[in-house]
Amino acid sequence: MKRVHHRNHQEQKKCPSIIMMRLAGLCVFSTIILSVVFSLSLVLRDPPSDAVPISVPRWIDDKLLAGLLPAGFDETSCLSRYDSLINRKGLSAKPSSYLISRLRKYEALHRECGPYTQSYNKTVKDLRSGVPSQSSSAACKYLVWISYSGLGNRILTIASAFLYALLTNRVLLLDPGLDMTDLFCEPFPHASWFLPPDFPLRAQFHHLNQKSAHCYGKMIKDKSVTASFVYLHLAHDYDDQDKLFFCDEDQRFLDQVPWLLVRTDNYFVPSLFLMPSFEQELNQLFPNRETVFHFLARYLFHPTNRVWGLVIRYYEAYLANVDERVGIQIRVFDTGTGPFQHVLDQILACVFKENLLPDVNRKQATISSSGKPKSKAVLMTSLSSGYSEKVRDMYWEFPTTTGEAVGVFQPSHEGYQQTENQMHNQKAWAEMYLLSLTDVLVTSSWSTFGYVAQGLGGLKPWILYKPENRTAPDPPCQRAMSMEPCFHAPPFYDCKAKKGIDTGKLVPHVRHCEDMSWGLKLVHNYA
Ligand SMILES: Nc1nc2c(ncn2[C@@H]2O[C@H](COP(=O)(O)OP(=O)(O)OP(=O)(O)O)[C@@H](O)[C@H]2O)c(=O)[nH]1
Ligand SMILES: [Mg+2]
Repeated sequence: MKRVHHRNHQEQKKCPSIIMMRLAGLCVFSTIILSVVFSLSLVLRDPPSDAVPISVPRWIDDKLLAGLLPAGFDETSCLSRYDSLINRKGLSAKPSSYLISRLRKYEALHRECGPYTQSYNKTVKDLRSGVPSQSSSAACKYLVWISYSGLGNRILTIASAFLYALLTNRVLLLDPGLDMTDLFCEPFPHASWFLPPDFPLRAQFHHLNQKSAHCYGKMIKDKSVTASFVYLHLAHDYDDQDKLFFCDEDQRFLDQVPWLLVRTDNYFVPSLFLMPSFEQELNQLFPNRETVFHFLARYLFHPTNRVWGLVIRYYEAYLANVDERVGIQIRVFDTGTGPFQHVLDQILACVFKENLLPDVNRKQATISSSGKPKSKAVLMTSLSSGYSEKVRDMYWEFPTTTGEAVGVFQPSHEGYQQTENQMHNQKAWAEMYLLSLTDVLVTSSWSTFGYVAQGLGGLKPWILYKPENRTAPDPPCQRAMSMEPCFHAPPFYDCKAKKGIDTGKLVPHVRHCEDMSWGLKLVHNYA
């Protein structure tokens, strides 16, 4: 109804005031007719229920998410971008006006320097002729993201790379790999974020590693720091020299290089917050430090129409019409095929202990309750179907102690990870998105799949501890300190003192993660 009111207001504003009385009358009349038709269409599509909505829109109810999203895209080519399903959920906080202005500035830069622009062609020409970086007169600088690792990791690394590009005035271009297209809509207006197919170094991407002459760590070891481009190896197995990327002094050198290529499987944002050269800018961009991935993800990642179809059909069929949605993301890193009893025990122990789902009464056949029972939908995602089948059977075979009605749904059970299989990735992306639309979320330790869901949804999940020796841990889970993902392989180095240091103890907003004791994550005012 709020939206109807908003529309009326807009349309009334368009009406001329006193002079054109007749026209105004006509305008008001058509507004009334329009609003009636609009309300009717809403009512018919979404019949009113007496259910109390659990998730109140949190910040924004407008199409552009308080200016986070740019206007002017063709809506039909990417239905998810401005869709009310996700906008209804709002943002978990308000983006700073500085972030919004920097995003608009970035979009202008991307347009100016994007694929096949004059500046791009000139910089590529220099690269082709092997002009060393220091002598290049390039007008634009680039960061090329090389496609690598599982889809959850890729989403986290694109967000990290984008933030680094924003901080260093670079243009981010993505290697589409074999399966990056038809997952995400283009996020920047008027210019693609994909690297053109004829980019000269493309054939080399596969071969770039820590031993390559252009690898930054190797260049430091060899004490030869001139090149036409630099490869940054920021994957989990990077060494001490590669990690110098996180030192200001090294950034001063890298700043001169027009082409940086990066391969990473990590959300490296927390360590950017420990670099004095970026500190002020980051504070202005993100006064609330735990919203970094939330805002970046909502800005960058919009499912393509094909993936959006998977999301909305599922949401509308199984999740839309309940009082509360609970997401449970199960990622089991044990070897062997599940389902495992200890994992099931742990899930149930967590949801009962934290009152996320009602327990069942195994002794009574039915429990009478007056009135319509409260309904909950549980969205379970896992490579195996076993866990959700067991939970679903439990809620069918026994009554809940509270009288609530609980439905359990799992979109897919793909069996094993199939990186580079397009439909598999589309389903994985749709499931991360669906999890983000829940009201309460339970995730698995160490899983980047879960981090994406929590960050997109602006949710602080309950994290299931990693089981050891095939036993359910006690306590089974803990509430996350923040909605930020965990950086799994951070450097522990003090660039100034040139010695090791615990980087999780330097500032209050960069802490060790709940699910990985050596990882780092951003938190906001967490005591
Ligand atoms: N559809 C679907 N696919 C999943 C699920 N869990 C894992 N996968 C697949 O396995 C991949 C796992 O890689 P990530 O997305 O990085 O997730 P992760 O939990 O960090 O797992 P690892 O990277 O293997 O450590 C996903 O991209 C999917 O392809 C799930 O619940 N549903
Ligand atoms: Mg992963």
